[in-house]
Amino acid sequence: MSSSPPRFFRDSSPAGAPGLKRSQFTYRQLSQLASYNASSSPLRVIAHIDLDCFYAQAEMIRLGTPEDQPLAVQQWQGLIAVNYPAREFGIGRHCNVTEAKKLCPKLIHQHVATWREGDVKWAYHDDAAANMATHKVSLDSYRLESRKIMAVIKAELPPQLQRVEKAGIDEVFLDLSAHVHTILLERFPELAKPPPYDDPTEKLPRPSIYALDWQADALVDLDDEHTEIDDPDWDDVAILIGSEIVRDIRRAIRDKLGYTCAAGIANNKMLSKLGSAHKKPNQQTVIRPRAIQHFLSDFKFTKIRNLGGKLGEQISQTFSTEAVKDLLPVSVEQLKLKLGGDTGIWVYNTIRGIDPSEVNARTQIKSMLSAKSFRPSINTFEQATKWLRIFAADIFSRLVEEGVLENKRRPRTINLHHRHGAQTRSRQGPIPQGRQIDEETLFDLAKNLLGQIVLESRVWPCANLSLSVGGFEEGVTGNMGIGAFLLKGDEARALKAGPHTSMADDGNELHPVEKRRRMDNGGIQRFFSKRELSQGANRELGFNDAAIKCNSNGSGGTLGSPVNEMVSGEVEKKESVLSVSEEQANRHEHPFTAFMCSRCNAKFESAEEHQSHQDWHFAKDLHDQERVNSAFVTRNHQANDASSSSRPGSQKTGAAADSKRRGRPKKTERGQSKLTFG
Ligand code: DCP
Ligand code: MG
Repeated sequence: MSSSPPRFFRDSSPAGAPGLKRSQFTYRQLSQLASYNASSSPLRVIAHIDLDCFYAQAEMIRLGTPEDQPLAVQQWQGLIAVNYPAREFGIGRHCNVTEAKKLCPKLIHQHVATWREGDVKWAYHDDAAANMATHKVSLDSYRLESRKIMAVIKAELPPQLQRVEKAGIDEVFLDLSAHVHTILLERFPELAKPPPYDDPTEKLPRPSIYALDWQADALVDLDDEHTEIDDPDWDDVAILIGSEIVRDIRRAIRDKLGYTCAAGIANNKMLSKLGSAHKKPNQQTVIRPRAIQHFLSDFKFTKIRNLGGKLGEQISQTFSTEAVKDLLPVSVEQLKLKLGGDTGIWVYNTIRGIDPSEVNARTQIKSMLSAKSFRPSINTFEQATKWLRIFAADIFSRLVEEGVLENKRRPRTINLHHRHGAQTRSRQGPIPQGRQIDEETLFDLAKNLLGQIVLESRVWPCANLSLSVGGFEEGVTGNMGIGAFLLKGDEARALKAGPHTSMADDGNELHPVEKRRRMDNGGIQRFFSKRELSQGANRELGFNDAAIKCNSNGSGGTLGSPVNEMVSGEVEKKESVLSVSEEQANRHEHPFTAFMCSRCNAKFESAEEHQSHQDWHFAKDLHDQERVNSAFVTRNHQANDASSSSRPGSQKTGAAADSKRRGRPKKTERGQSKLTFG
């Protein structure tokens, strides 16, 4: 851990001397800093760090590329990361390789590593782009780099005072409050004294300083109501200390690993994230509380986390504006009226920079998916098995990252989806507890599930296979009976709907994205709400004595053809969707990155939201398909050859759930070092 020298310019008057102005903050608010009391500590300090052009930097470091060499990371014919020298040529993620080479002939375009069909290890293959059919993207090298960066960040922070949330493969939130509190008391001993009259609601003395040295931080301008001649208060001092800590972390990452990154420092997550994206690359932006309103009022609210999608669209249509400043005069009552109570209040607070959400050190991964769409389709069990081996290895390496070897968290269920023409079948089963999960176990389970699907009916050619694990729980303690592994109806349905949709089966909160989705559209579980699985029927489909849920969706000629054609038509896109989501399985958001659903044109701020949305489509397809099946069977009293309704233990379908998705004068403050206040 590094210790930076104090960068304050001290007042000659003793702090807290009688007659001096008091701080606007109380002793209680100061002490709350130490306890990460998020919602009630106006002094808290949150940072967001985001690596610059992460995959591109990873490749530059691996290849020893000079820093000014334009480089992009290629996935098939597209680009998924572009370094800053290449961006100067107008190259972005929107370009394909051919377009990018036209813009910059000397561009290095390095293809991501891939698993080749049948290989047991991923590698960098020169011919990967031309062999999409037999290769699958591996992001292991970036995950490894991400872990090293996390380790450096954690090593820079005192172990007892750190709270680090990995928010994606190249981004973290840090709650620096407790660390800042400790440093505040060290540097300003007057703060360690008990409050007058032992009353914690007493105001603190004013800081014994008259100027703060912000070094090279990008400081967000102030508005008309706040000026630099307002004396600094403890929130300014706290955020400055946070900024020093972040600068040290960024320097350590650069020195030890070679990476540059950008950071935002503010008093909440939303603002810190907007801050890190404010000035890139290799800079840090400080949004002091007194600058929040000015900072936000220049934004389009659609750039704010969670306002990039349908909600943002709804607001801009309702109020005929996309600008935060136009929305500020709207009363909370009006917002509630137009957007609904909770949403109205949330929007009212958000555009004012209020975000009480906590930095959550716990990882929130709910499930992991490894998938491949086949063009051309595959035709044999052996071929499929080769891919299952790759999926098992891919998922296992991510489980290791989740701490499965240390028995920190482990999944309880494994799920295999198989697509043959318009039919989608899936099987799921428990992952045996009581012993270490390894690659081989996952592979065997996957093979077993495939075996069951194959036995059922015609399955070749296969256009898509996907393996996922879910139902994560904390390290298992004690012996659990087999009954504990029987899936309950909701869990099964949520799992069936794919990644990021599993229920809070271990009492954990749902992922925020998932919550939102549930709020917006009732979510997957409402979607399936009328389809109850019969436990008895489930047990009929025994798999190693534990329950297996059967989800066979047969299709006849008319059966949901439009839906299924859409799904088929999606194959290529979907694979790219999966590729994006694979590396970003736990990514929270990309405020400035638009993800669009190719099926309904809905826009999302993050790969994860996008993936959740795809999951929703997938679940809806299944549902629609089964609904049609059900109607067909009911009317004709005739079992379709692949109809789930016709087999024992298959799901009973119910009525369709509502499926609407809505899915001043300017001051330059950088480098400001001496402000002559007072
Ligand atoms: N990524 C991806 N597809 C996307 C967005 C991102 O594969 N649509 C991957 C590649 C990126 C990494 O995730 O390198 C991190 O995403 P960021 O949005 O942070 O983008 P970069 O780090 O590349 O650039 P920036 O400097 O803007 O953060
Ligand atoms: Mg980045």
